[in-house]
Amino acid sequence: GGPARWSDEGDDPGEITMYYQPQIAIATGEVVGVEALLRWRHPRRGMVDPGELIQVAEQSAVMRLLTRRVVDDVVEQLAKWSAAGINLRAALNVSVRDLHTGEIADQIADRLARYAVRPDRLQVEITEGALMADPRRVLASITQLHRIGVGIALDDFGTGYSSLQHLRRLPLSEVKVDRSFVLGMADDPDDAAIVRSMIELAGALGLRVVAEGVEDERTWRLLHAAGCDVAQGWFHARPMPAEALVTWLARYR
Ligand code: G
Ligand code: G
Ligand code: NA
Ligand code: MN
Repeated sequence: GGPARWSDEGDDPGEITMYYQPQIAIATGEVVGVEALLRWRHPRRGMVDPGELIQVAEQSAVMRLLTRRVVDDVVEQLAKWSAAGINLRAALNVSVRDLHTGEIADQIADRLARYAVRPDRLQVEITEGALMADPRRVLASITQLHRIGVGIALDDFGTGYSSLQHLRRLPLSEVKVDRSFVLGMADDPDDAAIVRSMIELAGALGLRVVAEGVEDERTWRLLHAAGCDVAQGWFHARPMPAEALVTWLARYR
């Protein structure tokens, strides 16, 4: 418990690893993609969620290194899955400052070419917060990614500001309805109404809609009825290591 004190941790920093959470097309039940989520395998604390780690990393140049590592791992993983006949799309998360230079787009283009992975297999998730910080530079990065052919998802949709402007002006392929709305929708008619409106709005703009935080069958049914495209959440699977995903997929089929 409590934040790590570096002096307490001894010499072993543990390791950073990626977990993957399946995304399921609601109309067909097919697994269409995964979201890559950073995990820190700590020598004593076990698997640490990235929240705290990323908050700290974002204060420094460490975030840039973490993101480079995430891009390397995810693109290499896509190539490995592809060689094993598993053709999925993978989404990765980037931080605000990752989008302030063209470095991320250049790195992604380089890795995709190096591993011969199709650009449309990869998607970058951005939050509305990223857009607030420095809209001009962030838009330049996003446009660069879009030109390469990488998909762009607007994450945590509904929690930021001027969402509608973003939907109109950015080269998005997908919006992810924030899990705070999805978690409540089975019990709270207001949440359900908000989610339905978001699905309708995004659909009308030609964007794929992903609901995150789908934890039970009732929510899944409501999303199905509302015409949501994709579901992601514990109802289907928790984030898991790449090897576990292969086993999970074999059982799911
Ligand atoms: O997986 P989990 O719920 O613990 O993730 C917590 C937060 O950390 C989420 O907001 C998620 O978007 C973020 N996150 C997870 N992996 C990454 C990553 O690789 N890079 C960045 N920038 N954020 C991540
Ligand atoms: O901020 P972002 O949307 O990237 O956060 C994704 C986070 O949501 C991950 O940390 C993941 O562990 C978490 N998550 C994934 N599925 C569920 C779910 O069904 N319920 C809850 N409460 N969290 C989930
Ligand atoms: Na995300
Ligand atoms: Mn999200």
